[in-house]
Amino acid sequence: MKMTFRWYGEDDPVTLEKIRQIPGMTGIVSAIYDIPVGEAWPLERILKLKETVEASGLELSVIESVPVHEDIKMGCGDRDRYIENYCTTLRNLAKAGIDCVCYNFMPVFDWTRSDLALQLPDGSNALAYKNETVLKMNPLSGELSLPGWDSSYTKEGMKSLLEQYSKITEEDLWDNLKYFLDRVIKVAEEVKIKMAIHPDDPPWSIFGLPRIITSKANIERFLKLYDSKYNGLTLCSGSLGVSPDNDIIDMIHSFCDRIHFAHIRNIKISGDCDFEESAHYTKAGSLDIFGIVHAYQQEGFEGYIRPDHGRMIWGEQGRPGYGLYDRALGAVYINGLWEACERLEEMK
Ligand code: DNO
Repeated sequence: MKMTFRWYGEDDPVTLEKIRQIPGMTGIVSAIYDIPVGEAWPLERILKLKETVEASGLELSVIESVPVHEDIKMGCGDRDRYIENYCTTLRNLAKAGIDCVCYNFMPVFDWTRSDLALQLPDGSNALAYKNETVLKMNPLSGELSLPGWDSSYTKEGMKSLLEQYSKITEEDLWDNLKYFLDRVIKVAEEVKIKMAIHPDDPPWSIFGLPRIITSKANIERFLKLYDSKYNGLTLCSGSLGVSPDNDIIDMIHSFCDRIHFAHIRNIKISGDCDFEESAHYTKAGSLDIFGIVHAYQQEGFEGYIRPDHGRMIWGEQGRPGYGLYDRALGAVYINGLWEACERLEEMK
């Protein structure tokens, strides 16, 4: 496995210089953030990002994400042009030596929480999701904005988007995903980029919008839509793991040859459809992080891993979920578990 860390570009307060000092860190996960969703990424911009990352002694490992335009997810409007642009972006990324791209197929909203800084008893704070609060939230009010969300919508734009989605069923979304994969994975195979879909976070419908990358059965269905190693997964333990029906360790063993990117983090299930994000340490939450790392190690996983969201600790302020300290602790913990699994095997 290759240990990586997400970096949000030049204005990320967590600098490349700091990331580089995390023991065992080899790569950066990043993206170009100022190109409107749907437009092709020019090669020069990609090369510039790569140069910046490499100048710090790290490698540019994964692109997270090349976002998918809503017209593609809804199967309408200019989807063919946006798919063509997506393919151009993949070709340009390949020219720059990128071999793994993360994306998601969640309508309108990426990962969603009701609280960006829930105070925890130890004085740290973390992202949290309370179903009751989310049910009362009005997506048009703009009361919550998360780092993963496209913030370019006006209120009117958002309203009309939600209206259009009200006619789209889960089956429509599956059809539109297949239409996208049929065109994009062909190109990914050609240029040898492993596409890695991110599961829906949380793995259930929110604001009445359909969500489909939510469970083992649905992931099996997804993988069959286009049966190729290049049509793969970002297995995010924290996204899928908030649903007690999702057994992450079983998914690792079942899908390992199609997992290209592992997001590892812990969550604490605090009620029915309620959860708090916790430290990566197994005993801090509901997921068996040791078991997860062990499963990847047993499978001989050679893809990319990144610690996922962290809490805000030691007074750090910054982008919710994406501070330095707790994520760095996560990376070191995962590296430690990995080393222990390997060494124990050697000692057998
Ligand atoms: C959250 C992230 C997601 C992820 C996208 C991938 O922290 O894991 O925002 O980047 O869903 O497209």
